[in-house]
Amino acid sequence: MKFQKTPGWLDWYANPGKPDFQLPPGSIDAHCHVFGPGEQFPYARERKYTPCDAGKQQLFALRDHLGFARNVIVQATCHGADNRAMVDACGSSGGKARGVATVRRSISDAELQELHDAGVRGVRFNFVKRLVDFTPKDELAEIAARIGQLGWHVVIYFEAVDLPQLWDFFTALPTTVVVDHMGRPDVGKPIDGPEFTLFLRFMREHPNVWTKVSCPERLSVTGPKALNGERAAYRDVVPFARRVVESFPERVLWGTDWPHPNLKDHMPDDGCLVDFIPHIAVTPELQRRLLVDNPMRLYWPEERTR
Ligand code: 0GY
Repeated sequence: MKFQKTPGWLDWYANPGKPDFQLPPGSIDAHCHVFGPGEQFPYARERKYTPCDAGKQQLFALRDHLGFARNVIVQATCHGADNRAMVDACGSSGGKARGVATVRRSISDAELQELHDAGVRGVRFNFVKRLVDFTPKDELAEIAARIGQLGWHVVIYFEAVDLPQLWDFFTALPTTVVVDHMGRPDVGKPIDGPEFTLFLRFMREHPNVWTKVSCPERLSVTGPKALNGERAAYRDVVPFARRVVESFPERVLWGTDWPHPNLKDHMPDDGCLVDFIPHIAVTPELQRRLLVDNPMRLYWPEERTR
C-alpha cells in the first residue's frame, strides 16, 4: 500500500555530521523510532499523521555513524498498537535493540510473552492530544498491572500543562515510569517557575520515576543556531536538562528521537544533537550514567556490570 506523507512534514536529515563529542563505549540511543516502510508495515488506520518511511537499516546506519552501541526503539503513534515494524527491527538488530510497545487491553498473555521474547521491555502511554485519541485510564491501569508482572516499565508522554490532572494516575502506576522529553517543559518560562518545579517535585517524591532528557529540538525556542559566541545549539533547553541530569543522575536516559516525527520548522542534524550531550551532562561520570549505566539497567539488566 502506498502512503502519502502529511504535507509540511520534513524528512529526516540524510547526511548527519560526525559529532565532536565522543560517546562513551556502550552508549545507548534510548529513544528512537522506525516508520514502516509503509508497504511492508502499513501505518495504522487511527494515526494522526503519515510519516516518511524510516526503516531499520537506516536506523542501524545512524547508530553506527554516531557511535552508539545499541538502540531502544519506541513504538510511534503512526503504527498504533501494531508493533510489527518495531519488533522486526529489534529482531534484525543482533541483540543491539530493545523495544517499547503500544498494547491494548485485548492483548493475550501469550502475545505479551511473544513481545517479551522479541526484546520489548516497556509499554508507552501517550497523553498528547494531537497524537492520539483518549484511552480510558482503567484500561491503562489494567495494562500496567499486567506488564509489571513481566518486569516491564511504563513510558509516559504528556505536555507539562497536563501534569496536574494526570498526577494521581501517574503516581499510582506500579512499575518504573519513564517520562518522555522531561514532560515537555515550556522553556520560555522560568526554570524555577511553577510548571518545572512541579515536574522536579514529581521526580523527587517518586523514586520510580525516570525521564529522558531528550528532544531539545522540539522544546527550544532559540533553535539550532549557536548564537552570541555560545557553542551549544538549543541553548535555552540546556539549564532545564542539566538541572534534571544533576538532580537525578541515576534516573535519566537520552535518545536522538530519530526520525523526528512531526517537525515542520527545522530538522536537526543528529550529529549536532549528540554534541548537545556534554552541555547537559558535564562530567564523564554523568555521561556514563546517562548513556550507558542507566539504559543498561532498564533494558539489558541481565548484562549489567555496575
Ligand atoms: C516523539 C515525539 C512525537 C511523536 C511521537 O509516537 C509519536 O508519534 O512520539 C511528537 O510528535 O512530539 O517522541 O517522537
